Amino acid sequence: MLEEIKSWRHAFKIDPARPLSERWIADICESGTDAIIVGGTEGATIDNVTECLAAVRRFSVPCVLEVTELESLSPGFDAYFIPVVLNAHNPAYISGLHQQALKAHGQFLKTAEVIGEGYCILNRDSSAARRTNADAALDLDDIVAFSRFSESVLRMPIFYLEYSGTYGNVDVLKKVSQILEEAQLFYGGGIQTPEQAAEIATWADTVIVGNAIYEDKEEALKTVNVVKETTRQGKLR
Ligand code: 1GP
Repeated sequence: MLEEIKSWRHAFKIDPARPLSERWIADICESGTDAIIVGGTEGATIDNVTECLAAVRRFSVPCVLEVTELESLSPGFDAYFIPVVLNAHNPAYISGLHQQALKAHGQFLKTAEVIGEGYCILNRDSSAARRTNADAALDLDDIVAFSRFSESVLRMPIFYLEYSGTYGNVDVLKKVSQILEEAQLFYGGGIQTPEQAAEIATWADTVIVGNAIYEDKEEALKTVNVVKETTRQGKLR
């Protein structure tokens, strides 16, 4: 699965606690995006997560669960992203909940389907930052050091710059993209327009679009082609 994920340029992240109509799910699944990530900071339950999975499964697009709630972990996804929040001051979000999740559900998870994300939360006003008590007031050197720690020490296959709810600092993105050698760079946060998506796609391996799908569906859908058409700069792989 990891090999396939490496080729992803664009993904939509849908929040299981925010229901979408069938027509809407069809539009995003058939948009040409590389994957649907089911994930949200609050309100993920076994019921709404399995409803999302069932709705997305009517289409051929891969569907991944980003595990944020112990009780919402359910079988049937193509992969499970496990966010390790590197700048969390609440240790439960670094390893505590993850260990509990694997204790409860490890038996049905195949190793190849479990994918770690070194997560760095950079919008201090986001619910993710509040929930994890993340130290989001980081300067460029701090963030670069986290990216190195994630890749070189933890050997995380993914490093995720998470600006959830706000458009991030492109200089930070560019710098981190030049630092990482092997890890796949995910960027998520505040992408509302195709122009923003193109700017991010220049430096990120994978562009994640979340809120925009609830706020301006047509603009959100346009991000797919723009990302696919943008050449990733700064790294030869
Ligand atoms: C959230 O990174 C994703 O986890 C996407 O962010 O919702 O701000 O697009 P937005």
